[in-house]
Amino acid sequence: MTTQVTTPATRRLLVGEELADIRAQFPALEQSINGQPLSYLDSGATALRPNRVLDVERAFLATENAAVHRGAHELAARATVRFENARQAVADYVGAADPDTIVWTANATDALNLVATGIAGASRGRGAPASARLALQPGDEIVVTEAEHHANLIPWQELALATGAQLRWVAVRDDGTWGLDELDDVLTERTRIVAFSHVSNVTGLVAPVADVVERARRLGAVTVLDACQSAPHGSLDLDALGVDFAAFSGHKMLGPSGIGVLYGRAEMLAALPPARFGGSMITEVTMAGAEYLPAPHRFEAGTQPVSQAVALAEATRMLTEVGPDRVHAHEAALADRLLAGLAELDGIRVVGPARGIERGGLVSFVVDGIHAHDAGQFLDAQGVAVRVGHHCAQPLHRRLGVAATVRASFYLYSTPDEVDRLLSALVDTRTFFGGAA
Ligand code: ALA
Repeated sequence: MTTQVTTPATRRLLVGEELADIRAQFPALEQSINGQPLSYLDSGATALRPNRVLDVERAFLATENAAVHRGAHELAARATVRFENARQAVADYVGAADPDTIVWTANATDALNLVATGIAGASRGRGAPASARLALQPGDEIVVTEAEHHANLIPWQELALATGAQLRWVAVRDDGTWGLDELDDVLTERTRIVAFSHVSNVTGLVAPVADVVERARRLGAVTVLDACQSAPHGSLDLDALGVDFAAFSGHKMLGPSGIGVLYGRAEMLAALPPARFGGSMITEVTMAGAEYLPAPHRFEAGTQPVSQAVALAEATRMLTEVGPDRVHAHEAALADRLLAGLAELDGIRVVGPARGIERGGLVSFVVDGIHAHDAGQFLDAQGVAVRVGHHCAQPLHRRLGVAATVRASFYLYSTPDEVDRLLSALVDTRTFFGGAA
């Protein structure tokens, strides 16, 4: 397996005035929860929103809001420029040289559904001959991993049902990780799609993307990257990674909900039949049928999420100003601090890569003898917000032999003090529920 040891240099915290300035941008952090200052350790589920993103969206809505790509009036023209500039900003942020490879969707789940539904259409002959390269035949194979969250699993299950393809999965090890050996066990000459998370939302495992892409390419398979937990938390160069498609959500990266992104290499978007139909995506409509615009607009039927796009662009500007590598390093340092602290406590089982191995900025664990939901409630009473449950990854939890885990996930505004508060609250949890501290 390809792993990367995280050296101390790549685990540098944001500190002092810089961290204070960042935190001052987030009004949610000023409040107390249950009488305690909020320690928000659930950014993997959704990120807090900074004032500058809220302000940009409000200002746009207040004076510039208009329907894009249709009106003949000045406001519509301005809104269209803001909307397309936002596409450019997000493209720049994720290393996409061509902004037309960025498709606005409702969220990452929607983006993944768009690909799977489009491929189902291609398999029925829609969009042929361009779409023929994406069409599946009965017996073809779609490969995912056992660690996927449901958004990157169920659309592929449905695609398999619709086409007669077979869903296969990369088995995870006892700690929830997987590597190239496990991948090689399931790749065959019939593999047509390989869909996998860049960073697992449960284990924090960082997938060896370049190696997966290289193997998939050799087989002529399409790669789909779920970048939900990577796009917000570090440098991403999608063009360089060479994936065919990628998906991520705005709300996990300081932006609004209701907007996500489907990235597709130009030839892939040209081959993918659209899966939503209506206004904004056509060139010519008769009572007999319709001709569609090229990508990205052919995938954006209906009234677009304009203010959300404008706000998401502002979010990427903030992340760029701080520096995606520094955000990643900060989160890595916090994850390492938590892993070190958890190792000192009895009866804690951490899932995912061992300490010292590269991981995303999140840590999931089981507390022996205490249900994750009880732990979550107790932590909440101390102002510590974590996510508990299966994190939309039931098959992975089943494989790990647990119904639920506790997950702490970090972002650029998280602090070492919040990690320490979590650790100390965990000790209290053990005492409260009668376990060893
Ligand atoms: N991706 C969502 C989370 O991990 C489900 O919280």
